[in-house]
Amino acid sequence: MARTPIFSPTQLAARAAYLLRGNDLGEMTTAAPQLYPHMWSWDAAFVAVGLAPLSVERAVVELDTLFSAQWGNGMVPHIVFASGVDGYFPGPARWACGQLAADAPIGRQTSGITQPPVHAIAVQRILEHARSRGRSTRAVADAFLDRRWNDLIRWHRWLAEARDPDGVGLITMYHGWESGMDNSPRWDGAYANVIPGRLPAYQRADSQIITDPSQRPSDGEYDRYLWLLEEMKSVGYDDLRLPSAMSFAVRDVFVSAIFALACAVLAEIGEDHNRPHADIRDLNGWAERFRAGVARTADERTGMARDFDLRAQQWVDTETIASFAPLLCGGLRHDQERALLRRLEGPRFAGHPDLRYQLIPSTSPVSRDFRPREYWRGPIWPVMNWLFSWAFARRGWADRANALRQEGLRQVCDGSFAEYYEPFTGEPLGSMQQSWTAAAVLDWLG
Ligand code: 9WN
Repeated sequence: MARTPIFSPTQLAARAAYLLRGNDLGEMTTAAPQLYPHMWSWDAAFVAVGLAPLSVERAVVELDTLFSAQWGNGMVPHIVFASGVDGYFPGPARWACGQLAADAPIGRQTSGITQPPVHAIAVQRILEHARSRGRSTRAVADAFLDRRWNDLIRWHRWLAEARDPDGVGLITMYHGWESGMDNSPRWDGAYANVIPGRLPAYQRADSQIITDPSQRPSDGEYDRYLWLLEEMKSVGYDDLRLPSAMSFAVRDVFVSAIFALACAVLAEIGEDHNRPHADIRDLNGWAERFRAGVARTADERTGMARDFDLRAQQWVDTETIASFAPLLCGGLRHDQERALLRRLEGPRFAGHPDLRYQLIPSTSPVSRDFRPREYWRGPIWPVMNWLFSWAFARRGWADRANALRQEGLRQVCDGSFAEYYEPFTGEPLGSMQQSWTAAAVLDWLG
């Protein structure tokens, strides 16, 4: 579907801001108006990045809401449910965390799993924007850091300890949703070993909203997603019992790279704001451990990183955006890193000759797993390209960061702010008015 640029950068920024305002419930921004009418953890962080140039105060509220739902063990849950809002399945009743999980927060309804820890990036963006504002705004950002520093540390400590108990430098995920890349081919092997037992009846809500089945996971996949919830519920979402209860357990290299990066970012924030030495030492230690853990998964020659399936005890060999995890956090040998960059920009990924925009697709178009319309199996996700462009800028690769930014903006210039896009035609897919897409645009245009 050919689309012509319609909006200028100024108009696009105004529309993105308007979208976030429209998705704002007051103290949380829904991930998308219809499909995702609640707060998602990593969406909230990206949303805060987009809110920061508009209002540091409002960006702070977003993260405060998320952290007010942090679990007693330190986990930041993947969904914080808006009270009184229906329309998403599985909702709070299905998760039943309030009844079953000793660590669930009081006064907030949440899911019982987690999502990638990108929050430190948002905190850093908020502090950066606050620096160029007046004294009262700076005070709001500083007070936020005072208020939430320990919570951020508890969050990172939980990931480092509960999700990497053996200290290998890789984070274990017990549900594909925890990776944020729900139906990526990365998880096909692991899900093949999830055999749903007697599943309480359910009705999908997503398929009522996105009625084209080629854009969403299948019913068979949903059965497995829901079965994993039953397994978690059977052990009360207890960190110590999950390893033996779960039929899905993978070491996720992409989340691990994000964690390494987030620890480094949080350590920098800590240094700049006189936080306790012991915290900064822990953060730097985790950054180092996970950077090394990610690098160890990489193919010797290509530098491509791999997940590890703990149940099958095997490496996962798929060609997805997650293979580029080491580019986010560093740690590869120089020649490996060069090879990985060449692959990213070459015909197997962003340089594929048929792509409409030179962006990183979720799955390589030359992979046999590739499906151009299906969610994490091929489409281009703007927010992931934002993450890479941000990390590339941080690593000193300004040209690469800029190239992703320019192509990313070209892709969304029709103002659809879609969740994901068909790589060859540029057709917007999934949810429209997706908050994190608008947030990425606002940061790119800022
Ligand atoms: C399940 C909200 C979330 C994103 C995920 C994306 C999708 C949920 C769903 O939407 O997942 O968590 O119902 O499909 O995969 O990354 O955070 O935008």
